Formats: sequence, structure tokens, C-alpha cells
Amino acid sequence: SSKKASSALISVFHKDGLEPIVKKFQELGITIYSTGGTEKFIKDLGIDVIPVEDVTSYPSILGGRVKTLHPKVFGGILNRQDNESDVAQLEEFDIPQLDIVIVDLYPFEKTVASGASEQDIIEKIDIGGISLIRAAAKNYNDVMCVSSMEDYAEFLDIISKNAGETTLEERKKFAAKSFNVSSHYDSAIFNYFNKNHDIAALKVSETKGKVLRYGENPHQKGFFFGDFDAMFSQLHGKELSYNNLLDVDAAVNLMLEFKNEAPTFAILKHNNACGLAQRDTLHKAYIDALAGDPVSAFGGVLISNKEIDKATATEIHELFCEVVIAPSYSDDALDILKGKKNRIILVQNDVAMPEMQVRTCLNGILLQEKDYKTDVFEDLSHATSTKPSELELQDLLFASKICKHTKSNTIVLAKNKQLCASGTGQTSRVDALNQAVHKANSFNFDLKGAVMASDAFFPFPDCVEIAANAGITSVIQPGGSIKDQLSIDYCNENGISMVMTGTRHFKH
Ligand code: 93A
Repeated sequence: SSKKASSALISVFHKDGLEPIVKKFQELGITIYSTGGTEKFIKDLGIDVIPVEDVTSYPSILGGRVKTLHPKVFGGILNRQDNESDVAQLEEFDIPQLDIVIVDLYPFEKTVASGASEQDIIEKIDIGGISLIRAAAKNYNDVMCVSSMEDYAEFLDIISKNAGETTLEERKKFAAKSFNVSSHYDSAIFNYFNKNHDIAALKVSETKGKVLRYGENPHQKGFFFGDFDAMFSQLHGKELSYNNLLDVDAAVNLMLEFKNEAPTFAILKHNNACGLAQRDTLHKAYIDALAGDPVSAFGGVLISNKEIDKATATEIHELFCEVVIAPSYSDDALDILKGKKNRIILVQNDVAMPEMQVRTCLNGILLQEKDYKTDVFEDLSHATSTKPSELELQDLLFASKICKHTKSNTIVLAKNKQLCASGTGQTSRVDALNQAVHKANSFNFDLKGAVMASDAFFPFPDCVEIAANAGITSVIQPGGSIKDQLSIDYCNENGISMVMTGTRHFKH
């Protein structure tokens, strides 16, 4: 039913747009109650206003945190005018009837967006205002609630057209708007808290999550979720860092490719192999892995597919390295490796790696099957009239395994089961190849007779041309470019062999 308003409580953060409303109230003889800043604004307009403190007999306390939160205010809003006992209680406790409530909440979202401090943001969580809105909207049967500046014009029209009267439909409509405002407001607060307490941080205590010293950099928090102890036994050294774990992961996945093969040793830096060799003894494999890039090896992660013996350990001990991983260690080898306090020594247990791979993407996650496809002899098709020699074939498959575990775009150069050099994570394949050639040359590799592996097809014949000039004699690549034939033609004209795998191995 229609109700004529005779009182209003106004508490607004932004005072804009309020003037015509309070002027209308004055004209209609509506009594105005108001909070500190709003009261001052209204008074300055020359309009009568009663401070809410006069109703509550309390000042605004706790720096404004409690100003309207009082039974006299909420009693004035929540009472049912058709309920005798409610009406009697208003009388008994001297509570003024409030017919209209106008609130503009503390600007929580704007404060968050402005990059304000946590303390400032928390102060902008409106408690009294949101309660006024919810109370007035709940009691739409008797009370008109205006909860947003956007609704001022419509509200003004309503009270103007019938001398301060509002209909039940109008009040209910404004109640719905009000709960939209209040639910949106609380969602914004939830989103803020949810963002600040990362999912990992919230779950860390409930799961086997391990708190790391920090994330990728010291200012980032870091956690590891997984059963590290199932995969490794740590025999020595400091606690693994976030970056150590990533390198260990890269190392383990790479060495999986050579698991049941001849002694193989790899040295990784920033998740990429900077040295890798396969030899008849592990000692030789280590020496030749190190020769791949002795500069990068400094501070690297080392991994072997065989037990580390004394001779190998003696060589490793000369190098500053972060982590050593092997299936086992001879006792004397272990004694030597333990000679450096911080050096992390891990025994890798034979545990299956996960099938799927997860990473965050935008506001969600990406999930994919891991790339467990290893290129084997049967996958290869010969693209050129020149065929690779038996030795080259072995090097091609060897290089393609390393390639698969190196950041795209990548080119891997190898010779006699030794990584000569790679180009890693480049924005073009030509850059990756040039980087690899330059690196190999700087470490005095003779690339004559070396092979080249590419993680994806060659879009142009420029790569095979650069490779040929560097001395490369055989190439392995997935194939599939519309310009494949140009690369093939160049190889045929220059006596280079090329095999296609049909499988791309991007690693981003
Ligand atoms: O800090 S509060 O949550 N405590 C209260 O009791 C309270 N009552 C109204 N904030 C409260 N308000 C808010 O104050 C209103 O939502 C409005 O945003 C603001 C108006 O304050 P003033 O009239 O002093 O400028």
C-alpha cells in the first residue's frame, strides 16, 4: 500500500546528487537524520538535519567504525508499523520511525583498484551502511531504501509525484536493487580476500603442501604440492628451492629418455640442458657433458642415469653445482660429494611421473597430457636422397630427445652422442640455430659431421642453409611446413640428409 514518508536517515559517502533530494525533503516536511559528514553537508545547504548521535545518545566512536550501529537506529528501520507490539516498543524506547534510508557505501572496490594499502582497504569495508541497507530493504513493507546514487533520479521522481508517497511495488523494487548492491559489495570483499590468500596458501595446511623458502624470486611466496620423498631420498645439502625443484623436474624428465641406455650424464641450467653426453663409462660421459658448456655448468643441476662412482664424483667435486641426482652412489663417491656443505645430493627412486601437466593460464588453468612421445627409428621417414649414416641416425635420435626437453624455439646440435650446443627459448628458429652455432664455435666444437634437431618444422629453407654452412650433415625435424620441399631441395643439392619424425615437440 502507499505510504507517506515523514522521516529519512541519510548516510552517504559521496555527497554528489544529494542536494535536490534533501531540498525536496525540506519542501515535503520530511525530518532528516544523518551521520557526521553527511549531516554537515546538509546543514551547509541551510537545511534542518538531526545528527544521528542525538538519536543514539552516542558519539561516532572507534574512528567512525561505529556510528549508526545502534538499536535506536535499527529499531527505527526494522519495526513493523502494522504490529502493535513493535509500535509500542518504539514508544517505550523513544525510537523514531524511519521511513526512508539513503546510503552510499564506502567505496571498497575503488579503494582496492587504487592500489591502497591493506589497512586502508580494510577500513573501507562498510559495516553500518551495509546493515542499514539490508535492514531497510528487508522491511520494504514500510521502508524505502535507496542504496545507490544511480537511483537518486528515479527516487526523486517517485517522491515528487505524490508528495512523499511511495507504493509497496516501488519499495519492493528498491529493496531488490538494494540486495543487488549488498550482494555485489560482499562479493567484491570476498574476491579481494580470496586473491590475497592464494589457493595454495589456504590449502597448504590441509594438504602435504610444503612451504618453500620463497618462490621464483625472494619477494614471492612459494609452495610445493607433491610427495618429494617418494621420488627422492635427499642424502645431503640444503633445502631445495623453488628453482631447484623446477630444474630437478627438467633433469628427471630429460634423463627419462636415456633411462635404460649406456651411461649418460646431463647438466642443466634454467631447465635446459647445457651439457649432455653418452659414453661407455659415466666418468667419460660427465667429462664430455661438461665440455658442452663449462661456463653454463657453474651452479647447474647434474643428473646421471647410472650409479655415480668415485672417478665421476672426483670430477664433479671440482665443479660448483647446486644439485646432483643419480639412481645411486658408491660409498666413496658419496663421501667425496658430501665434501661441500650445501651441495644437494639426491637418490632418484624409480617412481612413475604424472601423466598430466598443469599450469595457470589467465584466470584459470591449462591441463594437458605430458609429452611422453619419444621419436624412435620406426617413426622416421627419409626426406632426402642422401640417407644418414648409422652413426648419424643414432645422433639424430639422441639430438631429438634433448630437443624435446629444451625450451622452444630450439635447435639442438649434437655429434657422437654429445650435445655440442643448443639454441633455447628463442623467438625464431633462425635465432635458435645461430645461437647454437655460435655457442658450439665458442667452445671449439668441430661441427663438421654434426647433426641438427629442430623441435618444429622449418618454415623456410634458411635454417638448413645456415646449418650446412656450419658443417652439419644431417637433420631431424617433424616436417609439415608447406615449404618443406624448399628445405629438402637445399639438402639434396648440398649432400645433407634429412629425416622427418612427424611429431612436433614444442616446450613453452
Ligand atoms: O564504519 S561504518 O561501517 N560504521 C557505521 O556505523 C556506519 N554507518 C554508516 N560506516 C558507516 N556508515 C557509512 O558512513 C555509510 O555507508 C556512508 O558510506 C558513510 C557516511 O559517513 P558520513 O556521513 O560521516 O560522511
